[in-house]
Amino acid sequence: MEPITTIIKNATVATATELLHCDIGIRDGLIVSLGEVNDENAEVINAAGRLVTPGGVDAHCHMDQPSNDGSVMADDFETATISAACGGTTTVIPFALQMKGSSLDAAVKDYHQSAEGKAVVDYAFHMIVTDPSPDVLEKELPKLVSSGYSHFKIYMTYDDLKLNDYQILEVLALARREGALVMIHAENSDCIAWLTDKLEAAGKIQPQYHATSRPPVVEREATHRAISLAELVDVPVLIVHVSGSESMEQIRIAQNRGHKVFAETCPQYLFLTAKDLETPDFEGAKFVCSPPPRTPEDQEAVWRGLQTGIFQVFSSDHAPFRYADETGKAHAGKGAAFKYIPNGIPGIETRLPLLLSEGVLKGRLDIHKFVSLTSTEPAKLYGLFPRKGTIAPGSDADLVIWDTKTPFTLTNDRLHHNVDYTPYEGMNLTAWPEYVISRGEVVSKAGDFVSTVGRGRFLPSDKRKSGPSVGQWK
Ligand code: DUC
Ligand code: ZN
Ligand code: ZN
Repeated sequence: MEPITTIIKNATVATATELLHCDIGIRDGLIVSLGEVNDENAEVINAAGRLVTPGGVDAHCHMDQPSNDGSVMADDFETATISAACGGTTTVIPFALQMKGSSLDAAVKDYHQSAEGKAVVDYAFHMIVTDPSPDVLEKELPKLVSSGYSHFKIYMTYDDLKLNDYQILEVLALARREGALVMIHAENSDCIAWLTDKLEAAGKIQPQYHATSRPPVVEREATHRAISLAELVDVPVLIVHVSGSESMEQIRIAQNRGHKVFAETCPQYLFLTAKDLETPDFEGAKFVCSPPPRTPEDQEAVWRGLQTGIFQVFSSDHAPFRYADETGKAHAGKGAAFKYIPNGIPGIETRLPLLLSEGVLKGRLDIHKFVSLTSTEPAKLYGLFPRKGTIAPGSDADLVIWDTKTPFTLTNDRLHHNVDYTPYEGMNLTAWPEYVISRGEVVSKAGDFVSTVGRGRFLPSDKRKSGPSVGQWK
């Protein structure tokens, strides 16, 4: 038998269900033993007194994704995944966007090209389906779902992305037949357009009115509709980036009725509010994302939903636009109306430290929920478990050894993304990865990237169990 190459000694290992005090033996990039492990030739990393969790799975992040409005994402697969690695994330699932009128195959090929030779951690892809033509529904999607792309996102808003209800039903029926999971961006497009027109006519164009143009009812109505459409087809769905109590209520009602409705939330809904968009001199643009951050009461509701199980997934929704740059937040000029500000904020590196520090270390979230939300459940839902998402013999040796004892103030200059700000500047935290290990290799040490660009590998995703084509719509 091959010798053990690396031993993590005296770790306090947390999984989604257990807390163990043990050594971790690693061979060929895989975990091979948990217990007392000794091998005099192995490299030893001393983890005494350290919490060790599975590497994070960031199941919602954007990198190198084109837009139609002249803005450009600041991170490609190299900078985004280096940033991910330094923050403890060893698997990313970014999006391959289908442009309307183009094929999905073309989109997937393009994104592979963007990732290969650049990604430093492992990656799968969600597709974004914007044009469910008969060809896409009958040929491309079934093939793609069977060859490792078993999950995709659809939008209920944005003119260049959105599907109507009929198209959503077609896509949901396809997902049921083929064993795919559909993620839904739930906001009512016409309500946003109408409110935006009224706000503009009243001269209310500053960044803060982005939040006014997308109030909770807009998200709540679309969430209710998305769930109803999924109920009609009888297929699981996942509602992404849920911002607060009103849409959470819709999700909870459906879950209590026994429907398979999964939900994701993100750091911006725990740590930001709509007030941040009021920051003067166009700086509110730094916090423009959709759905927008809500109120302190919504933040509390989201914390409760994480602990009580309404949410299964905690993702970054990293959408990297620079602030002081003509391709970023101000691409249409500082002072441009809010509707021209690109949507999204950075956070791929801060996702895990924020939740561990402010959630687990402050007693709001137990450590097993932390692991489940940030690693195990996303790996399961997107067909990557048990290769990813846990610490167990046979799983990839993707591990984070945490420093949870050194307080620090978060500033953008410690981050590795290519964005010139963090929305969380100045927060006082107490958790940062000391070592991040991907397939047995240390990729980040004491906050620095210490590995090789391009080492990341594509992860084909397993399908879900598909449902029989039954019922009146078969
Ligand atoms: N939806 C996302 O998922 N990310 C950024 C902006 C948006 O609307
Ligand atoms: Zn979205
Ligand atoms: Zn997103």
